[in-house]
Amino acid sequence: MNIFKSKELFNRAQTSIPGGVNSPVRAFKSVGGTPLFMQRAKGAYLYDVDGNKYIDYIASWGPMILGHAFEPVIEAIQRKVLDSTSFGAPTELEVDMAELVKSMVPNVDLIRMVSSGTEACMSAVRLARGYTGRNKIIKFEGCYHGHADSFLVKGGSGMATLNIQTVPGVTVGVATDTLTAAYNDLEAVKQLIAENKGEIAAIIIEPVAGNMGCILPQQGFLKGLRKLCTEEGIVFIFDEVMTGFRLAKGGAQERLGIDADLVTYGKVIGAGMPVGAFGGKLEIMKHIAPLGNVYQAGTLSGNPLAMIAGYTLLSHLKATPSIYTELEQKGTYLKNGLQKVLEASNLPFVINHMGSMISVHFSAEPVTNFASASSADNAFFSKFFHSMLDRGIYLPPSAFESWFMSNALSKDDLDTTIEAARESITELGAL
Ligand code: KE4
Repeated sequence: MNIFKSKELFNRAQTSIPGGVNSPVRAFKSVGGTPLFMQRAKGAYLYDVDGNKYIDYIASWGPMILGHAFEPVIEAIQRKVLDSTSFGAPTELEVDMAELVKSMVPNVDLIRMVSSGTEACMSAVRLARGYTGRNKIIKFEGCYHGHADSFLVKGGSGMATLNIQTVPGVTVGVATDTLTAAYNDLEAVKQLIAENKGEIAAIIIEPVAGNMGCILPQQGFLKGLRKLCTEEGIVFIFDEVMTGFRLAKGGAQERLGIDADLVTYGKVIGAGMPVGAFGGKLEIMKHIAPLGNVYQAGTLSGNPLAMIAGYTLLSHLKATPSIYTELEQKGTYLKNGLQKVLEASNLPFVINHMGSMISVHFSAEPVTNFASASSADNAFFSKFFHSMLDRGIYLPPSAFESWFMSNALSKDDLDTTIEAARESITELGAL
């Protein structure tokens, strides 16, 4: 495959952008090789600057749930931009957006728009601390909630990919207030609570983890956390930046039937434009400025272009429940196809999957937490990644990322992907 222009651009980019990318996960660091520079995308397909076409399983890391350049979103942005790109004043559209989100997800009385998932999670944690008057939080190893200081302790996503487990610049004080437990280990959380009685403001979790590959909550885990938070007055925060509006119209809260106290959104909510949000019960949200004294702000929060993009996409998702049925069917079809191919190989593997989130781990053991995700044969994953890329299948460039399916994927695309997997493991000598 000719990637001459990407190579040229990557060399040039490194002279003015740290590592040549504006977000580390894009750098292909763990899989090796040159990151591909994209020219355009439409539906399920990406086209790089050398004219190569790919079936896309990143979907911009989640937002493109209906595929790239979804017509209604594009047209809505084109119309809205003529009225200016930002006012710094309230608009009717922000009210419409807040009401639409409230009509789709459970347990949200008030919601505040921000400009990224990081901002949403950072603000939710600050609110939980302000509301409880407590300092500590519990997060889970391998979960990633954005790059706010409190979260850069045993994080997933790019931190796992680059094997950065403690981040220079995060002070000891901040890190000390972040306690960690293994995902799916309820006993470890009980232990932390016992050792820090009355000091824990929040437990923040990805209800279905996507930043160490896709990892599902085991039976009783989330319910157990819910019970502990209720008993101990701890704010239960669902980080639904990935799962929100993807696993169901109402996200993981709806699909898994667990009530969070606060919930954060990103990705799909903005349809690829910079939007994050945090929301929850009035009892807690009423502490956010200007209602209360937990200060949080943003020049571009509720930006009209971002709002019209998210509002248009969410409205479509709400009006067309069959999208979720189709995503479910496509996810299951892909999972079964890959399962069949890999079962015929001599490779140890597990496939973790829920709805349109899926990941393949070359592991003989179940992958249920960061340790088991880390002990998989991730070197082989890197070879598999490149072999698939050579066949026009663009997977996330890390074993520590979930694949994201869009509803633009056709059955042919899925069959092409499954066949590419068969050819790849044959080429790699495993079939
Ligand atoms: P952003 O600040 O990147 O919009 O969102 C942070 C975030 C929060 N919570 C969860 C569950 C997330 O997955 C993310 C961001 N996800 C990564 C991909 N694993 C974004 C990609 C990147 O860092 O470039």
